[in-house]
Amino acid sequence: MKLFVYHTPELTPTDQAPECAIAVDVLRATSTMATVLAAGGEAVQVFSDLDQLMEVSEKWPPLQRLRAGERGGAKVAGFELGNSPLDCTPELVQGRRLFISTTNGTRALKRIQDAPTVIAAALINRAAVVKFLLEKQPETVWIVGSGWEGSFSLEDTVCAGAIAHSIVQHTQLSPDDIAGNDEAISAIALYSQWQDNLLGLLQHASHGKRLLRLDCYEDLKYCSQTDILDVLPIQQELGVL
Ligand code: 3SL
Repeated sequence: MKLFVYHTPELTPTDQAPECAIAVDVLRATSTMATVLAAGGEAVQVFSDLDQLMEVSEKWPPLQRLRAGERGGAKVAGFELGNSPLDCTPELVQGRRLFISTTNGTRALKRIQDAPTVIAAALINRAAVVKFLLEKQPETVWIVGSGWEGSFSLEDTVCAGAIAHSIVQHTQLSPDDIAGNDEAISAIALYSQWQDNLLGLLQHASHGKRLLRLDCYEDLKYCSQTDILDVLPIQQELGVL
């Protein structure tokens, strides 16, 4: 198994495809998706376009759907939810499908949706993702950070490093053995440096700071935890996890 880390969807090669592609948006889209599925949500359906989300979700029974929309960190007017995982309680999401569109996270998932296996990962479900990779042993794995509007993000890279670091720990392999590119090595180094203070790292991140300005400290705290949800958001059909 070789892991290739890409800091943003734009940096993924257009002439190759991996056996398994993992989208990461720790703050907060993939953390929200994992939370919804762990809380009994029926599925998560991902859209980059808000109008398309409205059109498709309109055909779904109202009591069986939830619409989540985020732009620039804030909730989109007219949607039931923004993108806070803390709003996704079992009472609210149980048995319902989440139709979601966010600034960067859903774009990353869309970019990789044609891979044979597509997964959404965050720090909170890292162990479930690692377990899957160790069991299935895909030859090539892309871990794609969502970043922020095309730029690098600390929180997605540290999550890529957390996944890679855990694979190293569970096998006799070295970082050199599993890293497919230099970004994978640097992601492992970032995680090794910050593994005991992930909340601190998220507070250094530019999107972490943006969310703090929007009064979302509890979201940062929640999303900085590792391995708290045993859930694997895996694509069942195009755009549906
Ligand atoms: O960019 C995204 O996809 C979001 O996760 C951003 S936010 O954390 O909801 O602001």
